[in-house]
Amino acid sequence: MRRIKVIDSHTGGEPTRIVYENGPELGGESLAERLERFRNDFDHIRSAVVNEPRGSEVLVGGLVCKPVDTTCAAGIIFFNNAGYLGMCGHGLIGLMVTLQHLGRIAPGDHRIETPVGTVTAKLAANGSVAVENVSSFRYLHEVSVDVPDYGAVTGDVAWGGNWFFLVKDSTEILEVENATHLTRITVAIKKALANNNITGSDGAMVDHIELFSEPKDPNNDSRNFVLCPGNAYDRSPCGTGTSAKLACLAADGKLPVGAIWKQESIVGSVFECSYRPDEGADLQAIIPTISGTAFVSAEAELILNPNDPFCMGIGS
Ligand code: PYC
Repeated sequence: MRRIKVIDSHTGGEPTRIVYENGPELGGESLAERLERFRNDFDHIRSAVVNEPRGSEVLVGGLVCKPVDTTCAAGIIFFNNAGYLGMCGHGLIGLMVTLQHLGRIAPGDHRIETPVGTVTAKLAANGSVAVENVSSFRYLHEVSVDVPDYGAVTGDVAWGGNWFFLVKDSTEILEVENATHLTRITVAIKKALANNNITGSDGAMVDHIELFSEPKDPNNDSRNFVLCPGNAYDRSPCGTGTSAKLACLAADGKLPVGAIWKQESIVGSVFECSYRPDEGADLQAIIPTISGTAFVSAEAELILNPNDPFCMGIGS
């Protein structure tokens, strides 16, 4: 019988389950190498933690690791029902609130290692968190793809810690009541991109799709619907997706350095964001800052009973 200790939180409605004790032992290599070890040798643990019956397709898991760089407070590997994430903005905000709940960090600035780079998170005394994300950039501008039973769709491919396709000029109604339809069309867009070899750099799959509309709350700048790799939609405005959005706005000259962008999610939660230029990058890249709030919602011990036929999760 294995027992894995977790803390659940949600960031703007999007859940995160942080594994902080008795997770898989991945060694002391870089976080990118440890992610590969997780994938190759311990993928059943990923499935056990996030898949049904303990989890759901909406849940993002995070394994807290010892950082290589001792100036970092922690390392983190994020995962979901479909596999592993490079970075996760809502998850990083959840991680900070979770580490504070565990008494491991206090308000202040903390560096966190991820498989795609080190990020900095400022935990405020009121519990809000500002994440300075990895370098983000637009990779492809206005590519068009024919989506079967839907029509031609044009958008940008951008990196914000994961790969995104940001649909241009969508007329879809971004309401939770419309989520089944929005999921169906964004899954179709994702498949059409793959079938037409429209990828991120190095042939990476574009596995997150974003639609935008006018915000419901006029205090915000935009509303989004974000399809995640396992075909669940993000309840939060998506930290890495909003980083990709800022990179496109910056490339189009539509958002000046330091200006505030308020991104509203499909459930109405908001991330307040801005960017600075990434001076060291070859491409026109930015360093986005994504601010939001998370709440701890559960402390639990997952029980992995070998006699349980669904011990390692349904669909593993
Ligand atoms: O907030 O970056 C994010 C994220 C990625 C997938 C789900 N949330």
